[in-house]
Amino acid sequence: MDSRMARYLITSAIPYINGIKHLGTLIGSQLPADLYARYMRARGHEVMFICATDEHGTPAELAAAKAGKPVAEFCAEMHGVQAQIAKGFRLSFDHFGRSSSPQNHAMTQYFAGKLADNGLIQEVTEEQVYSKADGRFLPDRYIEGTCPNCGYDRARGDQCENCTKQLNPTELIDPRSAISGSTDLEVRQTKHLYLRQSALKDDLDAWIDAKTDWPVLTTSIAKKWLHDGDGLRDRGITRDLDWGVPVKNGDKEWPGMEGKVFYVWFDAPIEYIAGTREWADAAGRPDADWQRWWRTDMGADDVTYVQFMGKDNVPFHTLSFPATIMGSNEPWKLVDYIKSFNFLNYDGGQFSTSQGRGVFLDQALEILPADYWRWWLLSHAPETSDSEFTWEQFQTDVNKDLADVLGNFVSRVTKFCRSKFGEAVPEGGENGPDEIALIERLKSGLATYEAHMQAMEIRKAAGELRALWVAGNEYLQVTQPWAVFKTDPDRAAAVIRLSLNLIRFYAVLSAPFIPDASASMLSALKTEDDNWPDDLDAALTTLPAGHTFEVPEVLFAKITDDQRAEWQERFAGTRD
Ligand code: B3M
Ligand code: ZN
Repeated sequence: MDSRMARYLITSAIPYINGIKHLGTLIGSQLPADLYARYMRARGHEVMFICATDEHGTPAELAAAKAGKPVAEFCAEMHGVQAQIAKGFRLSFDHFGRSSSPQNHAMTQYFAGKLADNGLIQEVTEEQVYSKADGRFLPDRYIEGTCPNCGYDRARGDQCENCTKQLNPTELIDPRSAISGSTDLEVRQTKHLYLRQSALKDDLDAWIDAKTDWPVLTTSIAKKWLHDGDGLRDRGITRDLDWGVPVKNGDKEWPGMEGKVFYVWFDAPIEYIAGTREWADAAGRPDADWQRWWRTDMGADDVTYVQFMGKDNVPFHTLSFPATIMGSNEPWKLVDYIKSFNFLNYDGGQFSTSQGRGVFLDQALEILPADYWRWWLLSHAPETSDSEFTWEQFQTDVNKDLADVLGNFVSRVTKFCRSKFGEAVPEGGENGPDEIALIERLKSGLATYEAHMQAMEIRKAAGELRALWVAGNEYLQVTQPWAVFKTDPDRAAAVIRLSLNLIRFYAVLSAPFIPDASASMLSALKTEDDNWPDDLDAALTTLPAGHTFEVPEVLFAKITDDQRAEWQERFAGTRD
């Protein structure tokens, strides 16, 4: 294993501000990013783990209007709610920023200015619906009317919710403003900035071709967008909205663009950089401290940058954001590896934020501790295909893996020791063939686990970790300390001494998956030594004879059939 300390910049796709997310969003980016960040820290590397709320765009405006609040106030409040939930799930961000921060305003305007300097911005005049009563241009989804296809009278300008037909606002019959209901609408000309992505097509193509180690899910989506249809069209990066980053060229006004803002997908990925700057500013650190993660002329060339996201976000991270970075012609860090995910479905359908279908993150934490969710979601991460959450599967897996296997090992070993030897690591006896065999097994399992974690093969890593827990239980089955104790207490002592050390070994290895249980295990063992077992033999003798401990509370209570039935029913419908 390379023990040299390296630097890892890790970002998770930044969740929209418009509502509380569900389990599918959590496993699609934030949770696997957290797993990787925790693992890399545990291995002694320097990590910068950034996430934020994505606060601009029409969905934010609509959600604020629905809540009857000014959008800035709504966003500030929802950011607080999301930050609290992130804490509840133990997401270990170094900073959880806001795309509406002054830092992101400045960075976004800065990049737009650079792109303009390099001839990559084009001004385009378009026609758009203007509402005189509202005194503003209306985005497509702010226009309502009757669907020409099915006659539904609340169809939106982008799509009819009833028959799903994609629409143009001008196709609607009797169009009206969704904000005021006014029918006093007209088509007006408006000017927008386009990013000339097509000029960067060859550079992007070559860059992606060189990423031979990327998951197929990531590269296939990128390639499809590059080569099929109109994927890499030049793209409008401004909008006629009030809420967003005002269009400026660096810190200068942009003539003709007054009152307009950048498109949410232009500023959102820039928040990865701005969020790191927020981190530095919040701690009163100098600019060099965030720049060493992002500027290759400031030391970031030895940083490994890994992004986590759902597959729907891949085009923006493989094409649009790299186009912004490359087009700036400045030494900013490009992503080194993109780990993308398929979707998690819910009980035979899809999770849906807009329809309130599934288990939402606040509800999940109300009914069970974070570790239950973390373990199940990570061990079923939708890596190679979509996966499905069902209550039966969840109950079965959690009860088996966490309660019967890991929890049971910890409880048997500590309780047996307390009753026969007292609450201290027993002395006497020595390792024999069973111990040698177990340690061999642990050695190879540890190497496999490390390889999977390094490669972000999350399900495989979870599987190997579970197998290591199982190996401990099998060792107890074979050695039978409770029976052996009657005739050979020294032999039983040797088994229990190793087993108590094995609990510490499990706590350290499992921490990226189940940090709270890991902390309880270490605290029951009265040790703060959470060092990675680089030297396994030494790691398994960390707790010497005489070291005291206490029997922990039940680590994982089983989910009962009654609970399962109750939750199944409670979460069957939708929430509004
Ligand atoms: N907010 C979409 C999403 O949450 C979007 C991601 C932005 S990443 C820069 O799925
Ligand atoms: Zn329709």
